[in-house]
Amino acid sequence: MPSALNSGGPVTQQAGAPIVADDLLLVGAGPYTLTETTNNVSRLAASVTNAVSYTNAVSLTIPPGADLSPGDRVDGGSHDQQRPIAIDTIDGFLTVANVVIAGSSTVSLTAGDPNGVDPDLTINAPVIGAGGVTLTADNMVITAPVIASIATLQPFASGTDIDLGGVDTANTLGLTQAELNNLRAGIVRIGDFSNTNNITVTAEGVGSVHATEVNVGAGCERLKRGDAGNHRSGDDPCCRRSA
Ligand SMILES: [Ca+2]
Ligand SMILES: [Ca+2]
Repeated sequence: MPSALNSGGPVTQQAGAPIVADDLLLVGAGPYTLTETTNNVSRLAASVTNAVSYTNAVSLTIPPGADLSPGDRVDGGSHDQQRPIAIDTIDGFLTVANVVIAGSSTVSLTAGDPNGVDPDLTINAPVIGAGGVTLTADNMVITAPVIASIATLQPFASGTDIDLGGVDTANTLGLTQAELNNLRAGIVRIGDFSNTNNITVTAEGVGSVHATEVNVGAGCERLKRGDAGNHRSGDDPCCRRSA
């Protein structure tokens, strides 16, 4: 049995009082604001009416269906509610193996990397936030749809490079064509506009992003879908930000 919290109202967490458990299940109304940086669980599920904000010290998985019951995904209520969902790790991978739905609101998922090992943010189930989805990690594996008005994909650590069309490597967020194909957003933003990410294009990957607009990094010109296919490997000043 997972550790379960069921609340008809807001739940917050006292500083210095972490949740430590194998599995954590959140149900009821909430909202839940469980953002102690020393929380330590292996698996999280939530089926609540209101917002969920959860921080974990180490690696975390949102497990596939039926592993945690009844809230075997991060969801709740009807899908037209404003219900932001924010889940992050301080230091470790974040694996989404079941759907994360925020209805008309926002989803933010972060795999933190204070020690330079580039843990994966893995999206193996749909992530849906009509208000916007922000994925933050130095390496990402995206095998399922990310559905949003604006999809933002950015490195965790300042100075992490971005390779559009390439694979993840050390200190490089690689977004392959297959991963880009999973982005279903009106606007796709790649790169943290406040950080110094070097962005290169090793394949003509941005040519088939499912978006009407693609914005790439700070200082880069806006790439429109119609001309994105002209951008080539590493030689485009629009995609390589000067230091
Ligand atoms: Ca890193
Ligand atoms: Ca990748």
